[in-house]
Amino acid sequence: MKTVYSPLHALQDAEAEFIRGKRVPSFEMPRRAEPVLARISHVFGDQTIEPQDFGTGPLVRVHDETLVAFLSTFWDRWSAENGPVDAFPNAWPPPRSHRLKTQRIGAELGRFCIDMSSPIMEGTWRAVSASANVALTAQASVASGEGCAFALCRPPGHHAGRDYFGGYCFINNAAVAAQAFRDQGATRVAVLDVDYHHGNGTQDIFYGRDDVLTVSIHADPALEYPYYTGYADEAGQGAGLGFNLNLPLPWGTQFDAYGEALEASLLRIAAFGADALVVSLGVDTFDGDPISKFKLHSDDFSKIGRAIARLRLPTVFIMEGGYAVEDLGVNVVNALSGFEDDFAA
Ligand code: Q9C
Ligand code: ZN
Repeated sequence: MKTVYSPLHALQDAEAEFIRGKRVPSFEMPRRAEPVLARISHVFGDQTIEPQDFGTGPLVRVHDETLVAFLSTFWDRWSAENGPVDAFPNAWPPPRSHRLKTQRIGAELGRFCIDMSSPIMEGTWRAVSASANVALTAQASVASGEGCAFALCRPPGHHAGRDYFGGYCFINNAAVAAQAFRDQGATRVAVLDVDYHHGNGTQDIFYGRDDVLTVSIHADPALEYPYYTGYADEAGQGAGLGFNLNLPLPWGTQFDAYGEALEASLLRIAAFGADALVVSLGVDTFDGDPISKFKLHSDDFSKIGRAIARLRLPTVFIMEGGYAVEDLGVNVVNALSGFEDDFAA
C-alpha cells in the first residue's frame, strides 16, 4: 500500500496538555510517526511519497473560512502579544454569549478551541496544512484508481469540526478527503472511524447531509473524551437523519464485542451504497494504550483491516490517534496489511 508522509508534521510539538487538573507531557507527539514509518518500510518496502500542495480550497469545503483564517494567522498575532509560548485558551464563551467579537487574540482562541489538549505553536499551521495535504494526496491517488492508500497524518483530525478544533486535531483530514471524493464526482462517500474516541468533528461536519455517511465506533462518551457527543441516539438531522451511526462501547471492550460493532458498521456502509470509503484509523483501542481503556491486541488490527476489505471499496486510510508509541508501527501496519491481503484476494 502506498503511504503519503510529510516530515513537516514534526512542527506540531506540544510541550504539554492538561489532564485532570495536571499539566502533563502531550501524548500526541512527533515521535508517534517514527515506528509507523519504520514498520511501513519493513513490511511494504520504501513506498512513501511526499504530499502535493492543495492550498486551502479543499479545507474550506468542510470548515468555516473563519477557522481556516484563524489557524493560518494566529501565531503572528499571539506571539507579538505573548512571545513564543504555546497557546492554550484560558477563557471560553459561555452558552448564550452574545458579544462574540473582541479585540483580544486570547479570547478569539477560546471561540475556536474546545479544550486544553491542542496548543498552537509557531509551526502548527505548517504541520496542519501538511497533514491535510497528506490526506488529499492519498485521496487523489485512490481517486485515480490506486485502490487504497495510507495517509500518515499528524496532527490528527477527527475531533475538528466545521468551526472548532481540539482533541489534538485542527483540520479534519478525513472530512477533507471525503469531501474531495464528492467534489470529484463520487455520489456517496462513507467515513468509518475506528479511533477509540468519538469522531465528533466528522459527525458535526456531515450531520445534516445524506451524501456522506458517518459511522464511529468508540468508547462511551459518558466516560471518555469528547464527552458531549458520540451517543447512540445521534442519528443525523434534516436530510442527514439516518446517515450518522454511533456505536459507543464500554470500557474494557475486547475484540469479540468490538468485532460485532464493526460488522454492524460494515453492514450499514454496504447498505448505503458508498462509492468510496475513508477510514479514520486510530489504534488507541489497543490494550496497551496509555489514555484508553479498550483491550484490542495487535493481531486484532489485522482482523479489522481484513473486515474492512470485504466492502471492496476504494479506501483511504487516515491516521488518527494511538499513543502506545512502541506498538504503533505494528498495530497500524497490521490494519493496513490485513486490508491489503483480503482486498487483493
Ligand atoms: N482523559 C485523538 O485520539 N484528552 N484524540 C483526553 C484524557 C484529549 C484524543 C484526556 C484526547 C484526544 C485523535
Ligand atoms: Zn483517539
